[in-house]
Amino acid sequence: MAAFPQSPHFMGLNRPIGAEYDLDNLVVEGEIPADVDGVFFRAVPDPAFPPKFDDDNVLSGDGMISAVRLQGGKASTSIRYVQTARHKAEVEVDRTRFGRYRNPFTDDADMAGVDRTVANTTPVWHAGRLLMTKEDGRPYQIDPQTLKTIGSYDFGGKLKSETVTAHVRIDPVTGEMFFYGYEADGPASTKVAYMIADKDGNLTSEQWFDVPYCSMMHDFTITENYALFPVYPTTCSLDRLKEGGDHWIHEMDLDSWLGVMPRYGDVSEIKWFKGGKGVSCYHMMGAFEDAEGNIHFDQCLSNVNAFPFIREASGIHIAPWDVKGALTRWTVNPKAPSGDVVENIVGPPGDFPVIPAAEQGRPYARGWMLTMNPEMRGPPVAGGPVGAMFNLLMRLDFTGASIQALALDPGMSFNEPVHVPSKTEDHEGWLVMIVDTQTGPDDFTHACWIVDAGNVGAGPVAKIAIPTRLRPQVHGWWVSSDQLAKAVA
Ligand code: V55
Ligand code: FE
Repeated sequence: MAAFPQSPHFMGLNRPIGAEYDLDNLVVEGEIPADVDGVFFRAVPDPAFPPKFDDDNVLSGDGMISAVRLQGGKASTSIRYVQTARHKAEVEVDRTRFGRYRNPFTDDADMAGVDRTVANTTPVWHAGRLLMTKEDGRPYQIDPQTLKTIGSYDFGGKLKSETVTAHVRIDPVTGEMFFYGYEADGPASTKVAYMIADKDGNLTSEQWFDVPYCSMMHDFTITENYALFPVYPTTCSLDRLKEGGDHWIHEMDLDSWLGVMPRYGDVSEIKWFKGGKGVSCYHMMGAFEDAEGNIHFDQCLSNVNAFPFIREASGIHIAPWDVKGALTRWTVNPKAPSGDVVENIVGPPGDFPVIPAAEQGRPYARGWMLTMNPEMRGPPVAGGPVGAMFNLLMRLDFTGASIQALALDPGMSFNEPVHVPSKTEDHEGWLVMIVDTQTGPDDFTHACWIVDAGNVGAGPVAKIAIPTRLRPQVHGWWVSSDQLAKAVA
């Protein structure tokens, strides 16, 4: 019987758990605010079987969909594997049949043509549907009540792209979902598909274009009038894949780019603005247009790819503590033919930026993100794909008011928060997130915290104990009880 490798991707907080369960009547400490009535869906990669190759990483883990239900003052939780074609094929023979991260040439020969996505990155809610996404494939539709997998989702047969991003953007006014898929016709391709689904979920537009080079396009943004496609120099090569190599290499001497097009326009209208060389980013806080028509694009930028396994594959010897970053604003004039982005630092290093859904694509006065506490004594909790978990939650204020922060004690870590809006005017809403606490060399406890988004420094107003081990979450999504009820109706 194969064992999980003794690597950081499979040890400690990253130890595979692989248990499906339903737990009711969770113990609540404090009070769940009336605004917080709904379900916190979470995407958790968790490999069901030891990998074929020992250098596998956490991003390959089978997608699990978790729900933390906070409804009617009560709390319950469930988690299930997404029944992907890959997971089903592996359960059938009780071992792994797929090879290295995003390299189909390393799979068992009899798995050729089987959908190899693990649907492990973001639970997306749009038009009453819950989709588990990963950028290397099409999403899987999930029943939001039972968490059972309905199947691979192709927008009623309309979708042509073979891939869909885990980072969609939903316009708060029109209800449309703007999204894309890179490597749209296969690994290492420069083809990107740009899609729009209307408020009822109908795919109304799919256009393909070429990017300057095949890049790991993890996230993108919209404004009221534009779609913005960032390209950072983490690249793929088909030859390397065929040799059984790594999907991604980071190239320090390649330019980054921001593709800008009218969001209802033709892809032939894309203009490419040049950013710095060798930079990398996973997530954008948002983007918006100002009164002069300039576009501001806010991203958690770093001077190299933040994932150690990608730096290692690239022969880049930069230690985790030497990776430099900041919330960085690129400003461009979309009327200009091309040119360089204008770069300004607007926030701290870190990741997992959040703004209210109602401010998507619009100017925002505040935003929240996770970072490392510079005053922390002792190392951060080891875990996740980067190898270190965040321990400081920040509320950034772009009106000039002072920053607020919530620091965890040593041995504790934050997973990405979701924002829950408030029904009270002028209340900034709530942040809901999982917090991990290390209790021994290989032991952890977990709780769901609810924090006042306008007063994060005050700490949690409620803590819901989750009485099982949890593997690090990637992204989450808040769906209110009202939205769920409408979807069922
Ligand atoms: C990310 C996560 C992924 C992935 C690529 O967080 C990038 C970034 C969980 O899977 O495949
Ligand atoms: Fe992401």
